[in-house]
Amino acid sequence: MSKLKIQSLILLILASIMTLHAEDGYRLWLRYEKISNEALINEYNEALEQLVVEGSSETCAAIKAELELALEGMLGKEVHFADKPTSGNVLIIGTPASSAMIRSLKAENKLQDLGDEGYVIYTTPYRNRKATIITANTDIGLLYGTYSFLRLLQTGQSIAELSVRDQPEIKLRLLNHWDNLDGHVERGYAGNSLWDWHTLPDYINPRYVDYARANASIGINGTALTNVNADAQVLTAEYLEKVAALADVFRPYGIKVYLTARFSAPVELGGLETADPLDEEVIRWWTLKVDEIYTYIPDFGGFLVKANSEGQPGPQNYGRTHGDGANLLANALAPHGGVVMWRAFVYSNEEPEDRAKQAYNEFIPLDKQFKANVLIQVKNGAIDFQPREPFHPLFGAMEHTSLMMEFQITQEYLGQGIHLTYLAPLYKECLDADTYAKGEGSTVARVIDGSLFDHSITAMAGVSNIGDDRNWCGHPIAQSNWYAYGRLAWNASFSAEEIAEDWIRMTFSEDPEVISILKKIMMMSREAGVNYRTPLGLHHQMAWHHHYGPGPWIKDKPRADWTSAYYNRADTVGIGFDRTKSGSNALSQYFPPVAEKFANLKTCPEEFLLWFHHVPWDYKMKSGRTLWDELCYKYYLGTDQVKEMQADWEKLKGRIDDERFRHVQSLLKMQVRDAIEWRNACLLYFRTYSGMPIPAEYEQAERTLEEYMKIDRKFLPGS
Ligand code: BDP
Repeated sequence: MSKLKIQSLILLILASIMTLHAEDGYRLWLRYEKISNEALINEYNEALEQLVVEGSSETCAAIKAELELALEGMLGKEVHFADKPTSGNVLIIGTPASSAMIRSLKAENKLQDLGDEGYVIYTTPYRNRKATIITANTDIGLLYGTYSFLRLLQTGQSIAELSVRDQPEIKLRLLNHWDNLDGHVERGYAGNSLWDWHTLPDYINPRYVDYARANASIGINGTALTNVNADAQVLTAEYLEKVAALADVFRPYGIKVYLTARFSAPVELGGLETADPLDEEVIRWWTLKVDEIYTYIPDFGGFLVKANSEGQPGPQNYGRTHGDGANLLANALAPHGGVVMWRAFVYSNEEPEDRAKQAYNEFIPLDKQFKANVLIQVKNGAIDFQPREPFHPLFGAMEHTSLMMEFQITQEYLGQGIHLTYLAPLYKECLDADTYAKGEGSTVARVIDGSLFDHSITAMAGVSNIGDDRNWCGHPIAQSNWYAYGRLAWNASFSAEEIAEDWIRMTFSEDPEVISILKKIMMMSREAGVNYRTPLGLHHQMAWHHHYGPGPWIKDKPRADWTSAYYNRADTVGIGFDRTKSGSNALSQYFPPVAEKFANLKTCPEEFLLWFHHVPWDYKMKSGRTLWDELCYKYYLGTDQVKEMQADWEKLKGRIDDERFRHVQSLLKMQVRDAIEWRNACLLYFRTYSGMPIPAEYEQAERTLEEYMKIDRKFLPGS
């Protein structure tokens, strides 16, 4: 698409957004509402008497358009750009290359070591007046600086004396869309796919630009468009043309496109007899295919691959290793600067081994085999995006390989589109966990930002929760998880709380009451979700297939490792998965200080107790209660917490817009109902083993276990 076309598209979209009034969540955290604090408006107006954006790139056009939208919205006045400052205080945005003013200020001295994406914002005297400078080594750095500057205004901070220097800690910050070519989103709870493959490349839905804006505003710089359970079709010329059209829209916003590569594509598309990664014809096919992709998308990011996992084809079908498979694609991509993100989410039903151990067992022997442009994409925990998992033992264990993080933003196991769950505390728990790989302080965050083992290609991926619902993410609060993911991928040291506060200010209100109430709700939501689903280290207790409601009784299915009984191991003695030496010994995969702590019943954090131990029902917990009573306590605590969230939400009535108020109000009602179902179903089922009563002080279940077991939800989204 031509530069002019993209620029006019951006302007058209921004103009149409401005005319939207209903608070339907479409504008995400880029609402740019009129600021009500007069003193702040005066301060901002004074500093921004003139605006100069230097540079003629599409990115600079996007910067101008965003500033116009934002400042007109927040300050309530028309915005004009000047070529040069004439009188008054000025905001100058430019790189040393594009701006003589920036050069005259010697701003480049501030830009050393800031790379391609870092930026500086500072206030300086300028010809008898004051200038606010946003500068960077590249236009993309300017874009990030602009969004960061706007965030100051959106969150009501002073801009009088600025001195900000910032750059991302992780290089590749991606969303992974599990979107199928037919528009269905696997584990998607916000409608269909955003990508309208049918009308691409001819029709460019304005939402593509808004998607790019939202991502750029939080520093996301890559998007894998298609499901990891991949369809080779996306690699055909017909689809590459469509992908290229999306890449054109995203490019000004610093976002690269990635695709999922189906390992058997040489057979399915190329008509070859094999997809053996060591076969000459196969190597040739991928080399040509990758060359072809780059003719469509010159800055194509690379491939994301799920291989030999849950039925997907892979190198092991030909007796080869994950190393052979990843390197095949890496070799084809290397001349173009592309990377392979090869997933470590592998486990086999045929393997008698504890599922939690399999990825480690398969990948550790390959540590020295991967090419430099291969990243191994590891889920935060060793099972599968559960409400709480200990960190994956691969983190810290592969010194010679670039390991990247895969978080799930879509709430597959956390209430999907219905339950309010703020995920930043989950992300933080994993990032802050200490692997002890090189002694104390070897956190997961330091493994993936490359600092622990000195890796230069670093990455994080978040499985997207975005669909074509008007509000993007289904649940109005679910947008906060997209937001928090982006902020943490940029810098893992932000706290969950500060990210929540920024998000609330930008998305809902500057009213201190709203901030404090909503922040409290968000901050307690994940723990509540753990408590009413799988407290004390229980995991994978959800219903078959859709993963929404409870199903601790699921057993005797074709795959044992997809059943709940495999994980809870409830019997008349106790409950929990023994992963100590007397059991699967998954603990041996952790470094000794971690393994020892988890192995000892006394030092194992109770939140992971049943993850690592099979514990007798009458075991005395730290609270003095028996394990059974503690389990009951936690389940009831979880439902009480959701009721508390619900009561707190009521306090927001009249303080936020009615539309979102009522939407979340209805969803919380469903959440309370579901939480009670989770609690009752699980406790009634586990009671059949513990033989102990649910303490009489608690409200008793209205339905019988049999009734809960009969609940059979059909046609749930995403499954
Ligand atoms: C599981 C999902 C499944 C995904 C798989 C994966 O249920 O839909 O395909 O993860 O990550 O959690 O590959």
